[in-house]
Amino acid sequence: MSSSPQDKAKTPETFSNLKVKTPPKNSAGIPGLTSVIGQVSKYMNFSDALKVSRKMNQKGGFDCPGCAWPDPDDERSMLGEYCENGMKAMAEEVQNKTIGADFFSKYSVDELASWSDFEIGKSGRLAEPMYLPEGATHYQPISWEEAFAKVGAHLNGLDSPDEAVFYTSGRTTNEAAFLYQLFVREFGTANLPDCSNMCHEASGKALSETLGIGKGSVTLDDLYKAELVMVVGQNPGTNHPRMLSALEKCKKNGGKIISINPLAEAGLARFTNPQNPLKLLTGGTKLTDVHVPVTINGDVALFKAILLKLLEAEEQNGNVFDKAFINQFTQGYDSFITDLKQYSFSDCLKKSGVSQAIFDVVFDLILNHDKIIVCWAMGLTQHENAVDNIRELVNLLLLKGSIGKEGAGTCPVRGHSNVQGDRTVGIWEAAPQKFLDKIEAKYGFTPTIKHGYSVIEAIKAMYEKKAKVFFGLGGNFISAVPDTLYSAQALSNCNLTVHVSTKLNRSHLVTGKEALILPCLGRAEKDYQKTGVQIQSVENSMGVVSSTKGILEPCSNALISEVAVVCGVAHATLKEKSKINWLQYQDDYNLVRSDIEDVVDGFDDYNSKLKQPSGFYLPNGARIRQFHTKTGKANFSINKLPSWELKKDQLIMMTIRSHDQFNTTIYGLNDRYRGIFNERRVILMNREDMRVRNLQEQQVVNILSEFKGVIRKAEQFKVVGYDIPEGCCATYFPEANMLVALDSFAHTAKTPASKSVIVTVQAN
Ligand SMILES: Nc1nc2c(c(=O)[nH]1)N[C@H]1C(S)=C(S)[C@@H](COP(=O)(O)OP(=O)(O)OC[C@H]3O[C@@H](n4cnc5c(=O)[nH]c(N)nc54)[C@H](O)[C@@H]3O)O[C@H]1N2
Ligand SMILES: Nc1nc2c(c(=O)[nH]1)N[C@H]1C(S)=C(S)[C@@H](COP(=O)(O)OP(=O)(O)OC[C@H]3O[C@@H](n4cnc5c(=O)[nH]c(N)nc54)[C@H](O)[C@@H]3O)O[C@H]1N2
Ligand SMILES: [Mo]
Repeated sequence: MSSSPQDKAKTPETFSNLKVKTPPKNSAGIPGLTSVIGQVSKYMNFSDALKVSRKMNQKGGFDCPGCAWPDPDDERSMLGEYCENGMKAMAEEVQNKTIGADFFSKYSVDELASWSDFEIGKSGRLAEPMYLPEGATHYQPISWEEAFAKVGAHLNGLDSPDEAVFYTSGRTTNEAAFLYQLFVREFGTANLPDCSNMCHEASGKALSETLGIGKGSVTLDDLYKAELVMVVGQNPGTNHPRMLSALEKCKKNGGKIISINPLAEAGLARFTNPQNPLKLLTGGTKLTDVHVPVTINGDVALFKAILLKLLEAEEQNGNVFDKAFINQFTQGYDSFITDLKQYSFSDCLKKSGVSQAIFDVVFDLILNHDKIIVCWAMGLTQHENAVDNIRELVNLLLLKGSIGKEGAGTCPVRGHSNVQGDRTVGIWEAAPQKFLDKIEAKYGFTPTIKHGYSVIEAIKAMYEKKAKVFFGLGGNFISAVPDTLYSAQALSNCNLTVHVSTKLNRSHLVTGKEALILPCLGRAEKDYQKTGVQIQSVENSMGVVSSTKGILEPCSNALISEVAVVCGVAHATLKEKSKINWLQYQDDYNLVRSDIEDVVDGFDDYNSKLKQPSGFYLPNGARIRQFHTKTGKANFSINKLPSWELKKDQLIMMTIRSHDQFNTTIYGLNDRYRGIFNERRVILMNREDMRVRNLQEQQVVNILSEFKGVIRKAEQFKVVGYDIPEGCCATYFPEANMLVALDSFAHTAKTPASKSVIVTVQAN
């Protein structure tokens, strides 16, 4: 009997051999280099590794498929503008093994699903299109033509285009993403959920509303020049390691750094730049001036406490707020201050979990500096009150006039390397009317104005059988989404699930009645088309668009580019009904960019500007104090203090990334900076919380979450005593995603609240 979708969706509940050491006090340095060499030598050919390391993130080279941190505009490091985790991302993509018909005839879907995510990922690069017929146990090869025809037949067989869901992960280039959303809109739906829905959606919402642009306002140069950088809910040492070089520059220029995080992440404590051999010997730079161990989801409380004290100082001295800025550029100051005055400082400070002594240091730094940048990531965006978290930090920046001037502003640090670009070019289930009008004017069809499904809504629709075809352009949907068991049912209710992928992942194993795997080229590979090797483009976290061009030969002749997949599917689905000549685009990507130029603001002379070695900046109103909000001003906002409370046995849990993973891709089993080795099924707990529960180090427990009366259970985790605030605990994503309720999400943004899961821990 075959396993259930739920069994296949869960990560195996077995242990690998946990070792715990004291976390290091320094990041990168020699252990970082050793770790890269280990990965590269195990999984890549040496000559490929050398080529890749020379060209990654260089002008005219290719964009690292890791995170979205920007490259310097001017000089790039001689030793390669990459980091340990960027090289690990590369080693995953440029694996020296491939898998195709033989592999899939040997292993059934059930058997593959019993492997760990680490083993699945290390099986090799997908080398040819594969098809799983209804009722079959094994995938079998299929030609590209037949695969496209199958997708087309399923899509055309639906009662309504809204019965299909088109997911995107953030590695997709601008060219492929633009064509994809164009196809989806011409097909007739706006069901375009994307990884951003689970990531920075709350930032986009909060920033559009308050500052008129859903992106950050700063450039790398601003970071170098900031007097104070607050890094909130972010672990750059692991997830954006090149950011540490920027912070190091900021420190050299006299800047101060505050880290607001339940964990004292090693990456932020001290940094040894691997590109500076002298520093490797002398022990690196101290980065964080003060670490603030806020309780999980204590950020609104902490920001309110800061705002209250600033107000008090302003009322006493009158020189704390930037009144000229407030008067000229903002709206809503009076009602914001009236609301703020209702709160008590001591209540807010208590709820934040921060001591008075630490608060005082933080407050002094904020009081005495005006060039402030706030950087943040998932620690702020994955809560029910995520939008409030971000609006509150904007309130702080507005009071200080710390926006739209050198060395100051907002810095939401994006995840996937092109997640920001994908949204810019139209991957959006709720695209603005202006954009849809431009599509209509250019192509002559009327895109639906009805908003499509975001990730959470798409899962519900599939569960309720309102959506019947799932198409994923990249990503690993089942492992990335919340409520794993419910979501597994949702996917398996579909008639067809399709994934355009570079590597095997769990989403290929939790399928609809039929399934397709469409393997595509990776970033590092040459994209040969009729007009020669194509370049593509991406937008980084600071709104710079630059080119990316593969340098290695494709790992298999059967691979085609994402652009070609999208064109093939569109052509096979829309046929002569289409107003667009789909196949022309894959021959020459300049044509795609000309279309983007006509439809998306800010891309004038796209093809020629892309030739500039460092790319070009997209327009950004907030950066120049032009706030394109409804009021035409930067808006203060009123945010409630979140009112959650823990019952006696409960803890609040965050699901975070280890050092050896890229989202659902598991590079290895270590989390070196946290001193955890060879195991992912761990729960980090405060030692006092362990003591009162009578739990020992490495004891095996089950974790139960409770949301609106429904209990969810994840089995087999080992307890690790850790320096984390009392009442808080941490597990890794995706192992603990089954504990995150689908209905627990950020208000208005619908980002799953995967950093505020209320749990209890039971000895096994
Ligand atoms: N190597 C590598 N790089 C990556 C990724 C990867 O998986 N691996 N993923 C990419 C993607 S898509 C993204 S979105 C980013 C993610 O980058 P991060 O957001 O840095 O990733 P997380 O591990 O989710 O870490 C969240 C951090 O927030 C803290 N935190 C959790 N809850 C709270 C809270 O309530 N308040 C505060 N103040 N802090 C909190 C955690 O302790 C942790 O340090 O990284 C990108 N880059
Ligand atoms: N509990 C919990 N859940 C989370 C998070 C969390 O912090 N906690 N974080 C959320 C966040 S921030 C994000 S962004 C999502 C991530 O969600 P996704 O983006 O869906 O997941 P990834 O793991 O990044 O996707 C990896 C897969 O992408 C494919 N791939 C890699 N490169 C390419 C390429 O160039 N082209 C194509 N077509 N495919 C490629 C490979 O097959 C690989 O297996 O997860 C979210 N889920
Ligand atoms: Mo993300």
